[in-house]
Amino acid sequence: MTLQDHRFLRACRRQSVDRLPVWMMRQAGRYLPSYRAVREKVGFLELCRSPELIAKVTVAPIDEFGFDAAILFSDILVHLPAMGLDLSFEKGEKGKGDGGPKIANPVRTRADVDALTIPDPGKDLPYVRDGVRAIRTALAGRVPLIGFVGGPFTVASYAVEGGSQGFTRLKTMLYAEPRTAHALFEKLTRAAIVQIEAQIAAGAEAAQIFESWLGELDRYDLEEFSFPYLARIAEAVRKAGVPVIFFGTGMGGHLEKIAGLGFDVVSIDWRMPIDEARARLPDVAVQGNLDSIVLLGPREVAVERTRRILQAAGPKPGYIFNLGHGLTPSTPTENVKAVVDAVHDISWK
Ligand code: 1CP
Repeated sequence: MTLQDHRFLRACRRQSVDRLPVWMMRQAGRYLPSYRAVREKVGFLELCRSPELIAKVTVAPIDEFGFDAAILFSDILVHLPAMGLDLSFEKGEKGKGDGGPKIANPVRTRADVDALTIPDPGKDLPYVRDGVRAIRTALAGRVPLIGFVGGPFTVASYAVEGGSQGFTRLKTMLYAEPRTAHALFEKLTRAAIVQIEAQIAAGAEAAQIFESWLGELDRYDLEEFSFPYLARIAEAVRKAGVPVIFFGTGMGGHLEKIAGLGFDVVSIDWRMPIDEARARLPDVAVQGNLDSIVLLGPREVAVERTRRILQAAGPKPGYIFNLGHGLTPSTPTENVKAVVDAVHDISWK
């Protein structure tokens, strides 16, 4: 059996599987003691720039929980310094975990957009390529590796607001300076394409596009400011020969539109029953949709909710179990293990 026959890649292509594949967004992160131990010694960006440490933290949750896919350890903002932005990550608050991004010179004007440069992954981000290679060596063909980039709207929200500070400035730019906004999305799209192509060339077997905050926009703004750019990214990934996965939240009103952009897999958050999502998306695979916060409750409830989703998702090929959004730092590892085991216990064969 080659890696191309692995259940995760088969599910992306809507082929039958021996058992349902499961992985979790943010599966390498602060909820894991082994990750926290690494982060006690190195800063977040330092970690993202070390191929050895990238491989170590990417593979740890595969070893520990038996997930069916690994996801490159990096961030959707790692390339921003190469574009000219002064990026740092605040130290995570005690008990609250994740340290958020900060950009000291946010993009506010047309001149700021014009000054942004498109990164050259080989020159500016060699550690990502070397990280992908190191992960593949460490995985030794056990599970496929997902590469990723941020979608233009989500990356722009950090670049324009200067951090996790809502969307008001960026959305105001769409209405007040639409040409500036388009110029920004154009550059972020080109930056996303060269990065994901480099990750695939280095060995990533699938690609996920994180448009986490796209649910902020109405349909008209999606059609004008997002969909054409996302379609270009999806096409570039498909040309590179690997499945392309869309991730967003709050997108329930636009699922068919997203599927029509050329994605192989569409992620569903927790706000809609999975059977409804699958019925609306007959021609793509679907990924999701357990609420991450369920994992903070009693283990029996987490397992029960998992069973309910598996039941609702049904036996039709083309489903990947995941969370509706990412694992949160205070998630008990026993609950993660219990949910992965519950998914694996159910075979639709
Ligand atoms: O295990 C994995 O999933 C791989 C690693 C990964 C990924 C896919 C990290 C590590 N970041 C990301 C993508 C990412 N980064 C997204 C899209 C996914 C999502 O919606 O959750 C976003 C929005 C970011 C931006 C970002 N970077 C945030 C979110 C801030 C906010 O506005 O809510 C944070 C906290 C970071 C830093 C970061 N990235 C990754 C980790 C483990 C951390 C925590 C930093 C630390 O260790 O101190």
